[in-house]
Amino acid sequence: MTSEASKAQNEKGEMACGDLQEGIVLKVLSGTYIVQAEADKSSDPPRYTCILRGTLRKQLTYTESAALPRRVVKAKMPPQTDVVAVGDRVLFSILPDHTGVIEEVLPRRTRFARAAFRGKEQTLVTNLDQLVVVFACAEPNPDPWRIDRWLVAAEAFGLEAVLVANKRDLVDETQFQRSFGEFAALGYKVLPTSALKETGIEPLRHVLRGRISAFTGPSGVGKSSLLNVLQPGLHLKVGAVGDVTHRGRHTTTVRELFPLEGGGWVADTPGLRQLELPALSRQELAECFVDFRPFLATPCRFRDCRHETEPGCNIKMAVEQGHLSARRYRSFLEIAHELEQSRPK
Ligand SMILES: Nc1nc2c(ncn2[C@@H]2O[C@H](COP(=O)(O)OP(=O)(O)OP(=O)(O)O)[C@@H](O)[C@H]2O)c(=O)[nH]1
Ligand SMILES: [Mg+2]
Ligand SMILES: [Zn+2]
Repeated sequence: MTSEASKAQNEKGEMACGDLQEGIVLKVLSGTYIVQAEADKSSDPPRYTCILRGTLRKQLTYTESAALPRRVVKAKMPPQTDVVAVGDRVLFSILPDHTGVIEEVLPRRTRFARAAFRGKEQTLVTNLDQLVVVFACAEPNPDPWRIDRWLVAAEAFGLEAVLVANKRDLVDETQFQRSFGEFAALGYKVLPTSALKETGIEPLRHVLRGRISAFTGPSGVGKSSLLNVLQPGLHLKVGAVGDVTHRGRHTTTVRELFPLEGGGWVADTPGLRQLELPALSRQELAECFVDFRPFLATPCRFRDCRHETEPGCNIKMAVEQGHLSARRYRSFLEIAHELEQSRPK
């Protein structure tokens, strides 16, 4: 920022008058933020284009809320690129010209991030209640190993996960069950939908009501298409499957939180080729496999069991006895090895 601009901003800040309002950040543009006032309970609360108080701009770390799961706090947080992210609750003042100044960012209850370029993590959305993990029944075909990763990431970030099986119109019941039955058996809520035929939309609307959710999943599975059906008038850009994979670009670029008519908010995030997991230890990773949890309740023979070659391992025993899926166990080992390799020595 030029010194002129900074001076102008300070003057603007000093002009701020009246009480601070609490709001939620719906959209982040370059240097400005769209904030919806939350004190106003009307059906269409006012939105303000806000700038950031100069001093906040320098502040790159936040007090994390005590409600944040231990593994999230423990996970090493690389420098954050986003001072204010979509979903942040903020205190802001309103200026006479009806623009605003963000004075304070309230502690983040949850945070969903991905590793971005040059080692800087990119916060996608904060304060989420749940992750809506969207995969397609076909085009692109669902890959159970990738689904595992997304579900594990949700657990690692302390978020509840709902699995949406979109493009249900492209497969029959047998095929649908073959791809998604195992996840329903794990206890996940699996919602078959078709954005094209507009089926399965009501149950999806139901799980979104009154909560803050983000749609995530690979590119081309129909996240934006589903949101367009859920909330007519959004007009999100939808891409052809081929386009996305061939050019390696995502149709969705802007992160934005949309208020839903029935209450609640939902964010669209672009399809991520590879989801980054926070730096979890083996023991923490095992806990992110929801089906492993009952077998972790009693400790393995060795306190620091890696659940791989150790004798007296409860997880291995459960797999051998057919109580745990061998595929899920392999998935666990694969992710564990990958995390260990990427960890700085
Ligand atoms: N047959 C069928 N096609 C669908 C359905 N939903 C979406 N599509 C198509 O799938 C393609 C990708 O849809 P998008 O909504 O752009 O996918 P996205 O998940 O938002 O993709 P990114 O923004 O790149 O992450 C488009 O050609 C849609 O028309 C569906 O339920 N059935
Ligand atoms: Mg999209
Ligand atoms: Zn073990």
